[in-house]
Amino acid sequence: AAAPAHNGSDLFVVNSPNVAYSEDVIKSTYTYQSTKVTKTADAKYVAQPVETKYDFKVERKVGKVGLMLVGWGGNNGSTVTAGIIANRRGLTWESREGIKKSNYFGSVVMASTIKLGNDAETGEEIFIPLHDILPMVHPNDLVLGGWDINSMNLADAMDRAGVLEPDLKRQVREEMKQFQPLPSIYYPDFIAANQEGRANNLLSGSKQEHLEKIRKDIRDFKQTNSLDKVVVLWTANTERYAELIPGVNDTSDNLLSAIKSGHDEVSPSTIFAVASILEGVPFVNGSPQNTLVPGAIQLAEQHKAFIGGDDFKSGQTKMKSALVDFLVNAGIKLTSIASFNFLGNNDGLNLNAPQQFRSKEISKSNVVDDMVAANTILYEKDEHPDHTVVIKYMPAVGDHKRAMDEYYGEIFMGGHQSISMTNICEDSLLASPLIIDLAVLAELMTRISWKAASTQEGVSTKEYKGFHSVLSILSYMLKAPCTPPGTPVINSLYKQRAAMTNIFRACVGLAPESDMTLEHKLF
Ligand code: NAI
Ligand code: DG6
Repeated sequence: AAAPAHNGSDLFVVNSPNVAYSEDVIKSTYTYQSTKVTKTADAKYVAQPVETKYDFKVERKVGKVGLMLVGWGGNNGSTVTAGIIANRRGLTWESREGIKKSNYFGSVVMASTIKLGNDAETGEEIFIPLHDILPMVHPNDLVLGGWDINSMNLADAMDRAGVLEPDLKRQVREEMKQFQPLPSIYYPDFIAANQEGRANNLLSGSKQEHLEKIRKDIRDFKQTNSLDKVVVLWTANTERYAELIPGVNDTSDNLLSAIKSGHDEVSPSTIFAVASILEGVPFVNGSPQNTLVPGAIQLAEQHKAFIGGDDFKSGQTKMKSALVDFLVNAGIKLTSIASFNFLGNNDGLNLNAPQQFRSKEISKSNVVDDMVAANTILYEKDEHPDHTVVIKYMPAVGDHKRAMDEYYGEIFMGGHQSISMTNICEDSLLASPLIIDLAVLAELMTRISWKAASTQEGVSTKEYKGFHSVLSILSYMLKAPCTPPGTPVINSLYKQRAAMTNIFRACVGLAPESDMTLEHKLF
């Protein structure tokens, strides 16, 4: 059984007239400073500072949180489950390199820090775990469950995945064996034909019946485990894109009717998203397909439910969104990126099929657009570096994915720079901490609300309300961040992290971390 839920850390308090703590909530008043730019007739700019005062409110009680994984018996699902059990029990195990200890490395929430400020006496920088900036669920406390089209229990699934060390698997085996994925939705047309052999744990009936059954599963899970909250996360196979058809998946009403009539273009992942939205539980899509069709986004907005996606950003793409940020902001004209991947796990097998590969190719390819578009000195309007993504199934390497990239660019006076890198690691050991981060942060966002106290234009909102249904704050963990309709996609890793940490700082009335360190420069 999971350890009892707690209310997050009390490592620090903010001493400010703008922040008030009560037993249940933290309230802050925060002045958001932005810059409005207008263009003059002679094509110059006028930049005008704008201030908006927001009130933020964070509920301090985290409660007991459940995480339901779709694709629970897969490499990611079994690895994250075993990892959480191991951490919860503080396990150590023998490896070729000696004794290893459980940890949450790779989780930005659990294993990274943020600067709180400078020591009042010494001026030294003080860092705290990101997890402690606001009350968040501890991953050790998550109650795990989920679905899979394959009936294997989680202990055997963990063996099949071939990711974890034998001595660790031995210690979690009994607990893992108790976990049995719930039957799931299988529409063969959406995943590769080579997955058919796994499909032995299936729901029968119509699409409408599937929707109702998944909703009931969520409710039952919540009730059986006495949970306050549930988060649902898709870590099942990559599906093909669903065709976007007016009248089918363009609006919430049409999508619900399409499910009722059993329309072919409603994917299993969209059914899970709709079920979660209708149950009011956050849903995150960790795979690249267009699960969050316009109708699903509209439905989430109408129900004030939270959704996030798409596609975990683990190794190659995370590197890309950091490196391209560096190159373009250093004034180096990146002209091509060639990305090769070889992997031998079931994800690789599924991606061997053209339509599923295409979903992944799209999410891996669009990750530099905003950084390139921002530099009008290096790039003409609509000019892009060449960008090729290749993924090949190589059974022998199993989960130890090989990602090889060449970045080629133009430097000073017609010179060239080539940067080549190889990233080799267990793919699921990079993805599992992202699952944890997405779940922890999605839950946190259900407890944050805001109102506009005043703006320069005098606009204000009286009642607290939640953030927009589409949680773009999760972008750091996702390759193709889904954003509220009509808002820009930010791919730069640095900006994604800063947005997340600075929003959390605002919730406790702290200024954004500007890195100006004037206190060390002006004396
Ligand atoms: P996997 O193939 O080992 O696991 C997927 C699981 O989903 C399988 O157990 C399969 O039986 C199950 N499944 C398929 N359709 C289902 C459905 N409709 N309902 C319930 N279960 C279903 O794959 P892995 O390595 O765990 O990856 C999962 C997903 O995460 C893939 O889409 C992959 O592309 C994506 N991803 C993985 C990353 C990584 O680093 N491992 C990073 C980015 C994305
Ligand atoms: C091959 O690239 C398989 C994919 O599922 C990736 O392993 C996964 O999407 C992670 O990709 P990245 O680019 O975030 O390392």
